[in-house]
Amino acid sequence: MLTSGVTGLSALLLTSCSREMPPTYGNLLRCSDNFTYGAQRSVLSDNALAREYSVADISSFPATGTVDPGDPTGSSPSAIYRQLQEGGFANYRLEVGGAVARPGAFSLSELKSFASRTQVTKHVCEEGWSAIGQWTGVPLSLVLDAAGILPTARFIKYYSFDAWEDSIDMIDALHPQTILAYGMNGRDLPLRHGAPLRLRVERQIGYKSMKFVNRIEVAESIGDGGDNPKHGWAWFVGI
Ligand SMILES: Nc1nc2c(c(=O)[nH]1)N[C@H]1C(S)=C(S)[C@@H](COP(=O)(O)O)O[C@H]1N2
Ligand SMILES: [Mo]
Repeated sequence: MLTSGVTGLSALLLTSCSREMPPTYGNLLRCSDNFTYGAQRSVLSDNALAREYSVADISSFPATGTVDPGDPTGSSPSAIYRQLQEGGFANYRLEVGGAVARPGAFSLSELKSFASRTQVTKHVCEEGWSAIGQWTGVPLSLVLDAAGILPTARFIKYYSFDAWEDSIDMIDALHPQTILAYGMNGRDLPLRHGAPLRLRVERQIGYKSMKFVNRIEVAESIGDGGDNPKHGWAWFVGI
């Protein structure tokens, strides 16, 4: 293990100059994020699974950040979201575009017709709390397969009704535990936890698991990296 770790680290040092890294925003401290990213990607297997728990381990689960994008008094109210929610999300569509052969949109019943995955995992928030929940959804890889990702694809950008933007690399995007969840603890995903669809990125910190997802874009670059880096949070936070 020590040898493979050392080999991994030297591979990292050799490749970190040539490989595309998360954006640094001219912030020197951000270089350590790149080191974390490179180290995790070099040393850990791409498909290593985050720990899964049993149903008996499910804990109470606080809802944080946006809890209702349709709330007109909220920070970024979405009238469209409110309408969709009032209609029981029958008209909800997940848009999938960018570097794909077949751009399109998926209804919830279409998403539910894919093979599903259920996993009990620990959510770790950057604010210092964690909670265990059970998530059911469609692996992101199946949706990407259906849309036909082009060979130029390097990142998946994703967007929400409360106007969040974030992105992950293809290793996380194709990871078996990266799912678009429509169920939580055996029921439909509750409003405050991201109804009707949220992403679960189990090997990263909580804020990468975006709630209220409405669009996915397959991209060749991550541009400015989305909202979290703009607000001082790292783009990659492996746990
Ligand atoms: N769209 C959106 N996604 C989001 C957030 C948010 O405010 N809006 N908060 C993030 C943070 S910081 C955490 S810890 C989790 C919280 O998920 P929960 O409300 O289901 O506990 O969602 C993440 N995803
Ligand atoms: Mo969080």
